[in-house]
Parts: sequence; structure tokens; C-alpha cells
Amino acid sequence: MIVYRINSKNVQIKQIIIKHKTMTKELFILRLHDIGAIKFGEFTLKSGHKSPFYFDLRDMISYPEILSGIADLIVDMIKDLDFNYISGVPYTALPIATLVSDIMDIPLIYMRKEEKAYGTKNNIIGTFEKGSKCIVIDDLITTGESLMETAKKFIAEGLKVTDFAVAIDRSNNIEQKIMNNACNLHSLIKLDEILNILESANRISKGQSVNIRKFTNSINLDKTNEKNIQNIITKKLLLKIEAKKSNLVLSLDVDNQKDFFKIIDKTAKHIVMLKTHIDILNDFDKDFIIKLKEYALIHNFMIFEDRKFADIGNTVRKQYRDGIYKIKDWANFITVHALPGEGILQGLFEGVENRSSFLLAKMSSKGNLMNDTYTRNVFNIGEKYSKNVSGYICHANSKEELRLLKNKIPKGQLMLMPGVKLKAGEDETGQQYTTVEDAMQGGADCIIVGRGIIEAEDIEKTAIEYKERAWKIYDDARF
Ligand code: 6AU
Repeated sequence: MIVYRINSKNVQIKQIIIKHKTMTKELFILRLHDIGAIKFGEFTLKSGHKSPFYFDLRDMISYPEILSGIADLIVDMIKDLDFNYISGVPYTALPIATLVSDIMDIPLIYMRKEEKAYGTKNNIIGTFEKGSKCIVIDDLITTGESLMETAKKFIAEGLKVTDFAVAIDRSNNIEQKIMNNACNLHSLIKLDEILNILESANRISKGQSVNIRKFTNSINLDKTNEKNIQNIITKKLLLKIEAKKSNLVLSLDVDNQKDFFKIIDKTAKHIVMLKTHIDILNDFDKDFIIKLKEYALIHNFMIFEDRKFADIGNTVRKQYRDGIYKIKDWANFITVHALPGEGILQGLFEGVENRSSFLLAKMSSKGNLMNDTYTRNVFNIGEKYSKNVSGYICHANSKEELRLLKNKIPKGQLMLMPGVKLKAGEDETGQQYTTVEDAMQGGADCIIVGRGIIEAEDIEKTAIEYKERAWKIYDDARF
């Protein structure tokens, strides 16, 4: 039960305070919408992403009933927590924290926005005892990064920060990340709830809220992955998947340049990556690589040489760098067998920047010798070398089996699935095919398709079909 100290205030204010008590999350959101603090349209974010909505809460301070209302709601949320000081992140959250401090009768302190480099160098305004606990209030949380930065500064000044309170949480499951840093996040209202409120009040349409959810999920995908992924090439691939709305890797196994480029002309727009078997080409020459790189640049796809290295470190080092193909110079990714042990990765990637690999964890060929123990060991090696291992080549005959594999893949690494066609089946040498739907529902990040596309009557139309069927499942799975 909140006790309001109203005795020192006049009647007019008392009435407002009664109004405060009726402030609800719904009302708060609708009022923010009324004053233009929640905007819809197209906004370019700091990251460069174009967002269909934007929160600008700065003007909230000019609406006392909103400001006091949010302070009341925050008090209600944090009243049972244990802290000695209250702080707000300047500028917008500072007046909220001031009101909270007043209501709870707990002292306010705050951190300067610009670090002081002269005088006492005291960066905290207000008096406090070192070693005591402070709760930090912010109006909006997106990535949690600025709150964590603030917490670090408080800690550096001798305070403990164990709790954060935020009014609007537009992040996606950031609690976990903050918890890992031993701070609890208390969010008054999340984006999902905000959209529901606005939709029920007919302030936005169903279509708008679906769009916004899609947008935040795609951004959050970058964001969450950014945190887990040490491998920048993996990140590039994920961004291209989003940009091209394609999970399709084309396996272009033909033996001459003419056919090769004829097929690329029809498919380049629709693929996220082109997989080559460079040693299949009868007419390979240096110009081929120049042309291939130009295509990759113009059509925004990555190059993946499916070399399946499988020798000792010293040998693969030379195979990767030298010979006529000089694979290291042009392939963003290569495939590697982990069978020889981790030395193979040392040999391949020592001193190499900007290159990565996929380890073969479970092949698509019938009767292959990769059993569960082998696959698990591959994941272990891949995790240890995640700087140069973006993920794994995995095949399974059903989405359930594939899901089991996916669950074992280390965080931040991907699963690419070969042996994919529109219909399940097998070729004459035991290549097994699973459907696009099973591959994607089983958790594949990309499907690798060769003959299903390059032997189709209408190559472009078929590539689009694979792309769209895969993307639909990938995109929907984010909800
Ligand atoms: O769609 P396909 O069967 O015409 O082509 C599949 C492509 C081929 C294989 O060499 C490759 O995928 N592949 C791989 C990879 C990518 O390493 C592993 C595997 O287990 N099965 C498989 O088919 O270029």
C-alpha cells in the first residue's frame, strides 16, 4: 500500500494525487500516445535500421499527471525491494526518480552525464555512504547497454547496484543478460503489452502491430546474436539473411564456367550464399575468381567453398593457401572435417583474418559413419574454435531428429542443412533428401540446395520457391 504525503500540499494538488492513484499501465500508454511520445511511421535508428515506431519520452516531463502517474506505478513495482538510494538516468528519468524519492522518502542521487575531469572528480551528485545499495531508474530500455554502463559507473564510485527499474521495456528478454551481471531488471511495461493496449484502443491496426513485432524480432535477432557471436563472418551471414530475406545456399556443382554463370544470373538475387566445388570446374582460371567476387559484391551473397578439408594441420594450411585455387583468398567460408582433431583448425586459420568454416557434424549420405558421439565431439571442437567456426553441416531425415541436433549446437553457431529438396527422397548413390519444411522446422538456419534447383526446368522460379518456403518458416519462428 503506498502512503502519499499529501498533507503539505493544497487541495488542487490533492485532487491530482487522487488522479495519480488511478493511473494504470493502460492509461499511461494511451496518454503517451496522446502527447506524441509513441510515434508510428518510419524512423532511422542509431543502428541505421528503419523502425516503424519510435518512443520519444522527453516531453513527458511537461505533463505532470503523466509524470506523477508513472512515478506511482514505479513505486508500486519497487516498494518491496531493498535499497538505500534512488537514482535516475539523466535527463528524462531524473524527474521520475525525484518523484519516486519523494514518495518513498528515500534519498536521491544521480550520476553526471558528462564525466567531471576537474575539481573533486566526484561524478555522483548528492551525498551517499559507500557500500550502500542504489536502485537505478530509467524511462526506456532497448538493449540494456546504457543501463549496464550506468551501473558500472556507480560501482566504480563505491555503490552497489542490484536493481534496475524501467518504465518501458522495448527489449527482448534482456532480463537474462542483466541477471548474468547480478542485477535484476524490473520492467513496468513491455512492448508486447504496449502493442496490445494500443491495438485494443484502436490506436493502431492489427497490421501495424504485426509489422512492429516482426521488426523488433529481426532487430533483436541481430542484437542477441551479436552478444553470443564472436565470429564476425557469422554475423555478416545473419545480416545478409535478413537483408535478402533468404536462407537459401545454392550448391552450384557444374563443370564449366558458362553454365555456372548462366545459373548465377538466374539465382543471384535469391540466394544468401553460393556454395562451390571449385575442383569440379574443367575450365577454372584466375578470371573466374575475379568474376565470382564481382557477382558476390553486386548481388550481396557470400562465397562458400565446400572443400571438406580433412588432413593434418600442416597439410591443410598449404591446401587452403596455395595450389591453383588459393581458396583462402576468395572463399568467406569453407567446410572442414573435424576427424583429424583440432589441429586441422589451427593449421587452417592461424594468422588468417575474416574467414570462417562449417564443420561436418552429420552428413546426408546414407550409411555415413558419423554417430552421435562423433557429432557431439565435433560440436565440442567447434565451440572451442568458435572464432573460426560459424556452425555445422547437419542432416536428418525428420524435423524431430534435426531439432535434437539443433538443441546440441553451441550458442551463437549455426546449422546448415544439405540434402534438401521440395520432396523427400534419395538419389542413386545414397544422397538423402528431406523437405524444405522439415529442414527449417527442425531449426536449420540455411538450406543447401543443388540439383533441386540447377536441374529444374525453370531455375529462377524454383530458386524463388525454395527461398520463399524456407524464409516463411524462419521468419514465423521468431514469434
Ligand atoms: O542438393 P544436391 O544433392 O545436389 O547437393 C548437395 C550439396 C553437394 C554436397 O557436396 C553437399 O551439398 N553436402 C554437404 C556439404 C555441404 O558439405 C554435406 C553433406 O552431408 N551432404 C551434402 O550433400 O554439393
